[in-house]
Amino acid sequence: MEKLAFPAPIVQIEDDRTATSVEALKRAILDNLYYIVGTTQANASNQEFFAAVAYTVRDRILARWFATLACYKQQDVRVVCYLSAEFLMGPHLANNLLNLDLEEPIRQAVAELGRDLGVIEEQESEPGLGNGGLGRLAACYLDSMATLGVPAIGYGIRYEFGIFSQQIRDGWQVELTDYWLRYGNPWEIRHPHEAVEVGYGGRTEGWTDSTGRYRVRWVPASVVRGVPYNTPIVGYRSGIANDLRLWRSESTESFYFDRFNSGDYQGAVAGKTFAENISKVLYPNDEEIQGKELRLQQQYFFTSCALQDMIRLHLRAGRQIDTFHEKWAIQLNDTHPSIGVAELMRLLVDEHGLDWEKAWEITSNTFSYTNHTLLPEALERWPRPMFASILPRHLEIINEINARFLSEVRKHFDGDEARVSRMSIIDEHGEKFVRMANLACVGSYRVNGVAALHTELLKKEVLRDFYELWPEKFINVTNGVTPRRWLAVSNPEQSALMTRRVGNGWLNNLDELKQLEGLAEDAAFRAEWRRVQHDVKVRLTNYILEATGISVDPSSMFDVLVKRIHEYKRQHLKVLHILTLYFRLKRKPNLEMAPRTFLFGGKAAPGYAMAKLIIKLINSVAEVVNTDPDVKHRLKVVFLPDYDVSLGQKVYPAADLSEQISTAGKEASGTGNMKFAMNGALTIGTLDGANIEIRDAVGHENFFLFGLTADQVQSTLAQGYRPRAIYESNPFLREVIDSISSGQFSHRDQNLFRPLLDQLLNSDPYLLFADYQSYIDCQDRVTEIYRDQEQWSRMAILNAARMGKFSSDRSIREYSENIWRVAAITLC
Ligand code: T68
Repeated sequence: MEKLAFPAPIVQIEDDRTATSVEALKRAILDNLYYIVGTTQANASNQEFFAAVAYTVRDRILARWFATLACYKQQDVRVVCYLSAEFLMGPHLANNLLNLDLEEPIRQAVAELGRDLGVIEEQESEPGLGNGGLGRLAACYLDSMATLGVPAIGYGIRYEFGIFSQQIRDGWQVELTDYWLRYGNPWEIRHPHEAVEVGYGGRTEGWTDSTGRYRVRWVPASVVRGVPYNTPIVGYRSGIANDLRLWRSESTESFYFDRFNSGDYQGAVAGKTFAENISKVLYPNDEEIQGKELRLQQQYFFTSCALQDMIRLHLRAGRQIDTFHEKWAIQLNDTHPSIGVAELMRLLVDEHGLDWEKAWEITSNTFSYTNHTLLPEALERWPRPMFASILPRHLEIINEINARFLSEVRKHFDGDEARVSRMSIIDEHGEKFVRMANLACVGSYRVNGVAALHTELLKKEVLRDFYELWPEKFINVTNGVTPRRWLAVSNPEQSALMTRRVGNGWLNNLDELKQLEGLAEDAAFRAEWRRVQHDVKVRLTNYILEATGISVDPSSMFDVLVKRIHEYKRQHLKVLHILTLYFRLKRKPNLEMAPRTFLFGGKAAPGYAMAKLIIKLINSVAEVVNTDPDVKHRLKVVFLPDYDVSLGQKVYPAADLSEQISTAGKEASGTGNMKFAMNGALTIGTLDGANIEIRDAVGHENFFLFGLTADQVQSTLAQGYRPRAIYESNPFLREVIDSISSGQFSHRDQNLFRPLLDQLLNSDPYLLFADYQSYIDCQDRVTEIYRDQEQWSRMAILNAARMGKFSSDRSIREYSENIWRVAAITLC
């Protein structure tokens, strides 16, 4: 018999996996392709090749990661734990290459192996573990913390299914599940030996310990295992790698084995299913929280995992439990992890035997809470019976916290029982609720809003009672975004231009772009700026054609509105503008009008009918406007499907005009507004959220302002707002509204958009009609200025130059100094 000939291994392993020469990287990629991915260079798909490149990059992160951990340990630092139900990280590869300064050698190594880095990067499926701004903010903050050397761990859930992917069929949104783990995830490392157990349901019982003290213990009805998956987060050329620890729920075999042995197979399987379901899917709602059991189970799951992990690390470092608050600062990203206040009390009192007062001192010096919303319907509350059945011990603890808290309130505000009832953690009216924002305020030593106006409105309205009791707790930290991902990675062309003129110091000190201000008056620079902008727009134009089949003109103005679809964000106000222009052209087909391309993107919560109808309206208007010969391609309307981080990276750099048109007083901050302006788009916006601060920073003359102020919105509503009167008195608005209701955009169907139109005419809670004329007039100014390309470029350059404040590095410095009291370290 002939001897079987094995092909010799084609690669040699690299020495210590830290080398970064092109030759070493090529060997390493081939090595990973062969031994980890299990294929050969000749057979590898681009997807497999991506995995090999990612492993190669990860290998080069690990030494930094361990060095960072050792350094934190040696310096005995206070560590920030950022607890968030969402981390919207976006693809890691390009960002890691930038931060590790590996872009060029990897590009070359990949090229010499016969592939294109751009194509390889496109293979990465992004972990869509978030809905929108809140989840993306967490990701920007991780980037800044690693860049600045703030010791930090991000704690969250490793959802098996992230935010759904969106398809548009017949103009409607259709949701598809997002199985982002299909090809595996090369960035994460599972650490099963650090798994913890999390209980649910059951009952509590009293017992007496050996010192004669009465204690309580929780006897849960079921227990699930939380297994951490770590993803290293590298800082921009800081040598630091922090940890993102996402927890996966699994069943504890031993627990269900009992049932299995006793013949209760169904019960055993049900238990396993229960456990595995907890980290299965991200809730796709970006504002409104309906009291869903699974959602509370998820929140408790990752919060408990995180706290147990911190306590383990604390004790392992040889410390006493009573110094916990000195070494850990926990930031609650909205109320989603606020059950942590009760859980830390339970761990300290029930499990570690501390007395209540000591445990409360620790707890209330550990947590801080960031609020992200002013919409009253978005404040989380859980029906008390449901809460009791899932977390019976926590309800007892919350009752005790509440009793002590309310007696403090009564001391301050003697006799003011209305106030006591508003502030109570338990809403005692009718069906009883646990109010999570109240728990978060009581349990935290700092409470912050995310933009100046937002914080003021929290103090004046949503959290007024808490502000009056504890003014010193309240602080503003205006949001920021990372210029690494949102400028350097997304817009390499503009970044290169800026670096040529002012050096690359802006990458970790965005204020350095101030030096571009002078260049706004330099005609040659402006011409170069426009050339770059045009190239970037061509890139997006090609993408649009591929994704939608619509061809747009890259020399038209790109007027962009991308964000979650929500009535308060007023995508439909943009539609009213488009139709106003459309009817001008219908009346005078030869009217001179600079061509505009209107780009929309964003997902609607699957259960939010009005938001879905707005998507349908946009697509219906697009269908008519884009094909009407009278328009002569001067207006193009495009809905970009499946807006996510990757698509954002393509869209922000190509925008000329950034639409930030929420009803004043509704958008807590916004962060897309910052990404646009950093990339040199001009903003048309209301005095809402961070728009106000952006306008102050870039100069009022470089910002297109329209609409009512937050105060005017309130007084308009208070005075009995009548939108129908505005409709009746404004012929242009009437024409637009009538055209929609006539069925002109719905194949004569007069009912399709009825819910939307009725709402606008009868109540218009987001005041589209009140702001309509001001918006149209402002858009006419935009058009006017756009005709003067020199002037537009001047303004765009000044916008990009003056956005230093909106780097997330600035936000993280403020959190570090004013909230966390942590010092940034440099590597030992
Ligand atoms: C956003 N909130 C704010 N929430 O709307 C935005 N909510 O103004 C702000 O800039 C941003 O947070 C960052 O501060 C959200 O994105 C959610 O996504 C969300 C998800 C689940 C439940 C509630």
